[in-house]
Amino acid sequence: MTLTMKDRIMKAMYEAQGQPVSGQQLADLLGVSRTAIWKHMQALQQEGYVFDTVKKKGYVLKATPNGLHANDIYFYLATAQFGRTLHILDVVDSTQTIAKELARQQAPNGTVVIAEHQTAGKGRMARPWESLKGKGIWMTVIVRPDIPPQMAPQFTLITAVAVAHAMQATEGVCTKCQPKIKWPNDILMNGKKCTGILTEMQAEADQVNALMIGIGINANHERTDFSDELQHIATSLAIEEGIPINRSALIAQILYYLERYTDLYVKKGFKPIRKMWEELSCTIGQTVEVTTLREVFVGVASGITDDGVLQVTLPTGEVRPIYAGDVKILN
Ligand code: BT5
Repeated sequence: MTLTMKDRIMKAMYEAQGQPVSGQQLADLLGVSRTAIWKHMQALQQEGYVFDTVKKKGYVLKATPNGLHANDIYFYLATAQFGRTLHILDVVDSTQTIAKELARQQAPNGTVVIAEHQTAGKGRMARPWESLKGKGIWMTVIVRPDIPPQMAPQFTLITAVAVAHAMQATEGVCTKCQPKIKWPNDILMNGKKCTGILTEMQAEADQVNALMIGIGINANHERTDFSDELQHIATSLAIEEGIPINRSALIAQILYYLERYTDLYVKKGFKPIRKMWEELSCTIGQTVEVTTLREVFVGVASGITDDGVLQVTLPTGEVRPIYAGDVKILN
């Protein structure tokens, strides 16, 4: 990614970690005049960045605007590859569509597409995903693991664990409520959906070329931001916390855990992920109504296998493996 002059100034400001940076230091670093720096600082302030000016010492970064900026994410990012190629866009139909095109053009492992607004955000089976402007994290990560296509669905479960752990690790996100995973792709807070995951793939017969892992998180929505249809089933992290959350910090944490658990999975298989998934699950042990493409039935969700397949025990004692479908918790 090519950094603009403003990006380079902000990088220096972040790296200073609260210490003043003088106009002269910035001018020397960027090879421009102090007047040019001053003009860029004015422009940054108009965009919503807030600086304190410490006499004879320079500028100190105090606040950043609400919109997502690559540098804000880089500031928190502790990954080797994930998020190192980052596309932050304003309006898209769906980040999945953009990511698919980038994957076809050989985008590297860990490339991320983030949008402030999706006009046609999608869930599984072409269901719509409400993606309000500026309020959520609407992103797709391109992952290129060395696995056969039949292992791809497990990435939905891996991602759910990564997102839940990222929420717990981000300051100011899980102080009042803990994330719970509902099989296969929902993260709930207080029983309501705050996150959905959609895994799509490009593959040969025996090898995955790219996974497009779509993650939709309701971050800073207020209750009235949701449509009537979602009012009673959806929530946001800000609603649960009572204050807005730092989307950049959470994105960086998600990328960190997703990279880590992808490596773990490729090296050790699903078993260690399964254990973490079960600890976060609100599905296991519950009576559930299962809807698959072929049928609807009720049973007890008794566990997931070492391959991530949900097992549902019917009243007859028969155990049904569920590879794909929807689950409604009944009790
Ligand atoms: C999902 O599908 O939950 C996967 C959602 C993935 C969204 C991300 S955003 C970034 C990337 N780009 C995309 O275009 N998509 C991915 P599913 O399990 O099928 O759930 C869809 C259902 O969730 C809908 O039918 C609604 O009932 C509900 N829903 C829609 N928008 C929601 C929202 N913002 N919050 C909570 N629930 C929602």
